[in-house]
Amino acid sequence: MNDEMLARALAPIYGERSVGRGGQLARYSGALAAFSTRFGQGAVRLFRAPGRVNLIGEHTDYNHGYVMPMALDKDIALVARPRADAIVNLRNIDPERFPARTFVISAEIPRSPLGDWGNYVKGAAQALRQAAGRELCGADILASGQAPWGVPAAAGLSSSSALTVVAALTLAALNGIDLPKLALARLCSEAEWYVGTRGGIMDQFISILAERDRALLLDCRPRPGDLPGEVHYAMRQVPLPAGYRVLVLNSAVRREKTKSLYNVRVAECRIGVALLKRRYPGITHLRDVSAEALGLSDAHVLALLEDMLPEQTTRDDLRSAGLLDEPLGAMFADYGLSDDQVYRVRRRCRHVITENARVLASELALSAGDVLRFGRLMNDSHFSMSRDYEAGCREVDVLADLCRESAGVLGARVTGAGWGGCVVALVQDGCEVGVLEQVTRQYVAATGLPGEGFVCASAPGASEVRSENAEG
Ligand code: NG1
Repeated sequence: MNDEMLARALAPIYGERSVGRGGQLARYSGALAAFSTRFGQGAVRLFRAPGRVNLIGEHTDYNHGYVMPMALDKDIALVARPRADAIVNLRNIDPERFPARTFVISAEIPRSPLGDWGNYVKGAAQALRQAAGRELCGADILASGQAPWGVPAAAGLSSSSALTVVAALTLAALNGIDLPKLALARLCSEAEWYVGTRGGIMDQFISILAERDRALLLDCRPRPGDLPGEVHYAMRQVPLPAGYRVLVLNSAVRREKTKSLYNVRVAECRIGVALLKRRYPGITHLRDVSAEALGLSDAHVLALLEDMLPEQTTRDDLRSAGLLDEPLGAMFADYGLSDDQVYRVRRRCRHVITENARVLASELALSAGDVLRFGRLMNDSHFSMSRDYEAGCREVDVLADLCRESAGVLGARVTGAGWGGCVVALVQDGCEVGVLEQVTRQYVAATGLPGEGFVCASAPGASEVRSENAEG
């Protein structure tokens, strides 16, 4: 592809203005040149998958609840060429931060140490190999995810899922495997368990199913389709409110060392379900605990939690209560939970249950054009994440407070898993640059950490970058 063809392929994805000098064209040309230097000249293919910002609905996905993310125009792009053998040679445009990795695709690929970037590609390759049930060809790959175009790592913007998704998409395409979007999204969600977290489906789904200028209201409960083994998810593309902008501000508190806390939260939710089942046997996930589903008032649902769930419990308590057999049996070992871990079940469940209600209320507010209400729901979601889910941190609270105190901001909340990472804020159009400048300056003064952020531009879901894109 020459520059002109490349520019025409990139414009429908990133918009005309992002493609010009110093923009995406420079980024992709640089990646193509770097690929040729490392692997030699010849035909290649290009793929990309976006990161995301979640507008509302945190830690609800693995509870079969609701989420409302949107894809960012920040993504991970791969230049790839198939190989005759099963080897994957993985290189990065930034080899200092992301050193070269090489592995062979098989149904059981040995894992690199926790946190290694190669694991996301390995997880994708292994899942695809298992799903295909046959040998797959490997690839020479160069990844490009550097600033300002890439997804910032360990910031709660799903750089890991973007890498998993783009790797799966690339290897599927190079092997002639044509997976429908939903099947690819499910495969990628499970592929990411390879790295050791028992994550939900939100990040991979939005990275694949996103539409430009839309958030996705996704119901994370799988439902059987008409054909055997077929699974559906209810979802709706939600237009972003006209006259408002979405800002992302990075606290610069990285959360890569907190992976195990995530699994503790998943476990706490499952313990809550096991206890609530004693009164309501039909409950399989916290999603089933809502005023509507149980025919109770909101106040009665909260009273039910007080009544049925302990403020905290331990594995020994659960053993004494006879709960260590199914369904919780294998969980403690599977999730790598320590024997003396304390589980704060009641408040975790309260967060998930109230957060699900907030996502549904957000959709109603946005369709009614009630952005003030949506802003308040964002704030409530933040407080619930801090107080009940204890997934906050001081710096993120400072950043969200600074946003809320700025003129033109309707609401602000931590986005992603928490324990650091980014704040997402809804801002009146025209105020975004001022808010960004003021809040980052104040944040640096208050914490001594770097202050950075950006105004979000939305992007379509993962795709191959092809010259046919230009013809539509
Ligand atoms: P991030 O912030 O990308 O680590 C994680 C999970 C999501 C979801 C959110 C919390 C993965 C890959 N992602 O996102 O599924 O549970 O936390 O809402 O596990």
